[in-house]
Amino acid sequence: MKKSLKVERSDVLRSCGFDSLTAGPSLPHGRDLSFAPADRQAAGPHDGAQFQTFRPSDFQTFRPLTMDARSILHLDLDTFFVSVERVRDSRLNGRPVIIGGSSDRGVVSSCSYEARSFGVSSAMPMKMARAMCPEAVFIRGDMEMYTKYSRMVTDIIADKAPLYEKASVDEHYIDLTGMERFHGCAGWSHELRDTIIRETGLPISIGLSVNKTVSKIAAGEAKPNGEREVAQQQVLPFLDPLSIRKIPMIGQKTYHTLRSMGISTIHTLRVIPAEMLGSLMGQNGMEIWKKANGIDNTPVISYSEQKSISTEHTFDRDTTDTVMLNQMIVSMTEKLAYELRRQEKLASCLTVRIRYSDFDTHTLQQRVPYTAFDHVLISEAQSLFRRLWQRRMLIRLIGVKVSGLVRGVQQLNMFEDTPEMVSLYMTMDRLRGRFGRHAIRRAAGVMTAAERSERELRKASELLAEKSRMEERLRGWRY
Ligand code: TTP
Ligand code: MG
Ligand code: MG
Repeated sequence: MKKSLKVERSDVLRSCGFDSLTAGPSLPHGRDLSFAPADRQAAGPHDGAQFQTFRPSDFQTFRPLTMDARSILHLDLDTFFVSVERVRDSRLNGRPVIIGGSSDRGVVSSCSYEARSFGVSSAMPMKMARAMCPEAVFIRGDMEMYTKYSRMVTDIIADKAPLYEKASVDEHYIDLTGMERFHGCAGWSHELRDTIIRETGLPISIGLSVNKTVSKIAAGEAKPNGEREVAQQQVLPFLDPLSIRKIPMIGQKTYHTLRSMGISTIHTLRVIPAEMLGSLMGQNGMEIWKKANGIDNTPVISYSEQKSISTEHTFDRDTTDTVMLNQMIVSMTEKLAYELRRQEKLASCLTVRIRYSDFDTHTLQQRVPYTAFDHVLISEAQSLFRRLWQRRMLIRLIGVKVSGLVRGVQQLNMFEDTPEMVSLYMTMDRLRGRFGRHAIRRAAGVMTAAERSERELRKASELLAEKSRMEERLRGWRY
């Protein structure tokens, strides 16, 4: 069962060994905790609070940074979609640019730093962005083009890096561990960044540190168009003064929970005992605590090993029933698209497989713009199936697979002209989340009773026609 998050701040502090607060119990939102100097010591130069003191016993809750000396590079393109638009039209340089759905009900997908200075941010309703920055250039996105540039960057990295992971459309991690002995990691990273900028024209920022979390935060701090290296001994001083919002796994909800407890800097978060955060927020709390302490042992997962999601179906009886096969493709692809959205992933490759009754198996695959939308994937799957099923022979099995997965959510629906479609998807997913995956399906993915009996009738009349043709032939043979 989920633990309740309702915990008094005083409980947290008591468990940390702090016995008095300079701020009263009604600490306003937006302020960090500050502790009375029981024994004024240990207030580091990076503390967000005025008197950040703690007792020696509190150090028992500290864990050292992991001693594995890894070198992890994080690369994140700056204002990615906007930058692609700028490469294609230099008149956009220096101007506020906002990318997103063209209807008012759409949301901002990417915005330039010039637009950000007006308060515009990602995921903000377009209507609000228009009101805040009416002079901005508004552009409806082109996912196909962004996918092309995203692949261009990946190809450059793949060509040069020993081990890399593609984490999102505009983010990569590279494990450079061991390279230091031969070349400087920082020098190599700088050259790679230079190459990407030169060959694609896109600005990109990089962070180099001991693990994925710290290097990602470092890349964020290096923006725009910068580089930041954080050596092992610099990790805590680097993290301490930053807002807890900078920790990648802290979303809106967790941020507000922690803020309501008076925690705003990473330092304050990390001095809370791990067990305390664990009991407050479960496994998530432990993970957050580790990240606040600069601990992250997750490996860089080679892009080729990044998982795919697939499904297949073996028919009870081998079939050539086009309608049924098509319906099966639709419902299988729909299932995968739902799974992608559920896991907050986007796919960039689709594969269809068929096995004939003689076990001869054929596959065909197609790159697609990053997507998790049924309608995009279904039409690709149907077209792959049509190209694949040339022999019109009895089929024993069909399968569909999505691969080339990256983390990502939402950006797709920002380009839809029809917000109705977006809300349809959301409603369908909500229903499935509540009542199970089969709660709702598109009409093409299932057969109605009428369609089923119509199909049976058609089959029966085909059989009858075949029977009378046979009789005709037999009659001819007799005479
Ligand atoms: P980000 O790297 O989060 O943002 P960004 O590249 O626009 O800006 P920054 O300089 O801060 O890195 O996301 C990469 C792209 O993914 C972004 O250009 C647009 C898309 N995206 C969405 O479509 N929706 C979203 O909510 C977010 C956060 C990003
Ligand atoms: Mg980016
Ligand atoms: Mg990014």
